[in-house]
Amino acid sequence: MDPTIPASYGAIENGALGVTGGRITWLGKMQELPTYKSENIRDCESGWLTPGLVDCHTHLVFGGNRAREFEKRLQGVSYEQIAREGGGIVSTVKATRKINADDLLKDAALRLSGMTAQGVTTVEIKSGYGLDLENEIKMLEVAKDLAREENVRVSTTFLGAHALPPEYKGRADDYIDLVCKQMIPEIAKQNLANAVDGFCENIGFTPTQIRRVFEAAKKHGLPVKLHAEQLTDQGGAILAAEFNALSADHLEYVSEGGVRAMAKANTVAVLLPGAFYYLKETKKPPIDLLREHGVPMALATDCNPGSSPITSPLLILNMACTLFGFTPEEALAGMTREGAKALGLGDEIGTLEKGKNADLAIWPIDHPSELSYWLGRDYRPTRVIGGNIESVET
Ligand code: DI6
Ligand code: FE
Repeated sequence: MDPTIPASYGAIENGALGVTGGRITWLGKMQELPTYKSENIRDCESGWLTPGLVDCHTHLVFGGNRAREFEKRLQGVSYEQIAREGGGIVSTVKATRKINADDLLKDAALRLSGMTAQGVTTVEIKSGYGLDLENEIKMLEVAKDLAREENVRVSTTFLGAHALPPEYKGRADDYIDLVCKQMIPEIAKQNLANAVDGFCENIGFTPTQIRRVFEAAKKHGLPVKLHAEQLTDQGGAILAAEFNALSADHLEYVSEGGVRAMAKANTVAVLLPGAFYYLKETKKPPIDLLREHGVPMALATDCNPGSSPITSPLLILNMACTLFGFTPEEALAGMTREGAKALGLGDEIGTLEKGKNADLAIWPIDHPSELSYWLGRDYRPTRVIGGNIESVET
């Protein structure tokens, strides 16, 4: 490390880390390392060891893609207009209902491999393209299967209140009934989701409808999170905070009142610069205000076929710096420590601390600012999950 740069990032220079039973049991200067059997020691070759990346907001599992819609948008048709004309999320719903679970898994695994190749050890995956019980369950099961196939931790989120399925056109309240009375109870019973999310927006659901979803989630012991204030200010952040949401996500149009409520409720702000970039949004989330109020700021890819077809967490770190004014240190914290909090896993993963899971990424870099700096660089960090070192192809 360049000695002229002060050690920040909470870094330990010439450090060592001990793992027992999948957890971090020792952390400190290499000279102070207790004696370990030499065959159990791994030399990280003067690279940097960080917590494994946590991508805390993705819609990774879906059928088809929306490249044609991308072409339309480039010709000037807006995201909202496409949604109102029956395209957008609903077109992915049609494709997701059609595809079988095996192919759904294959498609998603391909996208996930892009993320794990860049150091992701935990990924959140939302449902929300099935919009009926059978297909929402299909998506959540595929998401859970990915954890087994891809050596990654997966946290699943039920996003039944994502969009109105075509068969409920004009009957949004009836659909919300279905979400609250049938879907949430069944998904809770089968233990398929770690949290419940919704899309509170003029092209999504109203705060009144989302409130009902949150009440049903609460009744079944599931924490909530919310797509809030992405395109307009609906008061979603205030509603989320009222339910002690784990996170409110997007937040381009959040009010100061929303930020205050989030600070009070300890609700994490999940910022998604990929969607901001892709939709050519010009209104930025109020980063200074979030900082001022001490709201934790997480970052995620929001990987989805419409507004953020992105599988690169490192690109998101760069976008957070260039588009939102994050420091590279805040960006790395956003995709590790704060991302873990946004999933309610702050005690388990996200930092290098004694007692936490040994989920790590070992990077061939000279300084962690490089992670936000390069675009498209193929680092292939070695990942460690629960103390298991990934075998690296040579
Ligand atoms: N906001 C998003 O960014 C994604 N969902 C949402 O509510 C986009 C989903 C899509 O366009 O397919
Ligand atoms: Fe999203």
